[in-house]
Amino acid sequence: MNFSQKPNLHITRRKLLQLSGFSSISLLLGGCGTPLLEDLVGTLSEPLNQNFQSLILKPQTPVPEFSFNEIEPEALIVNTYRSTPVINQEKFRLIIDGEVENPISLSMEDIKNLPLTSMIIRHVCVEGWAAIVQWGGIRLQELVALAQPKSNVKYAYFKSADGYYSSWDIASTLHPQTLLAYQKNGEPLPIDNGAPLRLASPIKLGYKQSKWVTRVTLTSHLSRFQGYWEDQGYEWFAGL
Ligand SMILES: Nc1nc2c(c(=O)[nH]1)N[C@H]1C(S)=C(S)[C@@H](COP(=O)(O)O)O[C@H]1N2
Ligand SMILES: [Mo]
Repeated sequence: MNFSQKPNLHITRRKLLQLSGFSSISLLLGGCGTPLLEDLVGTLSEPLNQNFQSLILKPQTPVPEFSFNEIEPEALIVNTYRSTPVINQEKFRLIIDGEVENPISLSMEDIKNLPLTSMIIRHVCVEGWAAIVQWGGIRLQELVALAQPKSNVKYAYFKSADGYYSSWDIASTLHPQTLLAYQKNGEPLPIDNGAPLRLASPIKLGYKQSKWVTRVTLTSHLSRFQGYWEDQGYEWFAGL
């Protein structure tokens, strides 16, 4: 497939959101993975199906960020569906696997030796609150690059230590402001906010921002399990 002929991702995603009404699609999706529905979703998400190289070579438009004095340190409400898991940060390993040439397992030391990216963005929870937060961490695209995904990869699955899980489209996964964060508001990430590593990105709703991420699995297929909230009818794409 010639990816260079694909239309501009940014425009296409907007158009898609306008034209197709993702919420009704996710309703259709709710818990049922019949081939027919998978085909439908496959067709509709096709313009998002850009491969790793095309996304890296043609960086996506960054979302404007906030300034330091706009940070709202009290506004981020801890929102955990079960309870905070116990993680031994010394023994902790982040695994990146799936349809990749080079599956990897990294310690927090390995990750902190990679370039740090900082951003000040708004976190938006569907429960009706939002908070401007500074996050520091590693760009997910850097970690995915180390694992060398195969060209047919379209999704990333995120598994968390508390049993939470979610899945993202590959374009959002590789967005330059999608981080695995280990700092919050200039300090080490608190355990309740997802330490040692949590997703942080200005392009998706709060329930897509998995805390305590232990495994990122790159794949060409979405399974019946798309996310803890997603499988209960919440929108899968959940873009901001
Ligand atoms: N592992 C895990 N990640 C999670 C959740 C969770 O319960 N478990 N809750 C999600 C929801 S709904 C929101 S709004 C944010 C809240 O992040 P915070 O607790 O750091 O404010 O985490 C998201 N990530
Ligand atoms: Mo949320």
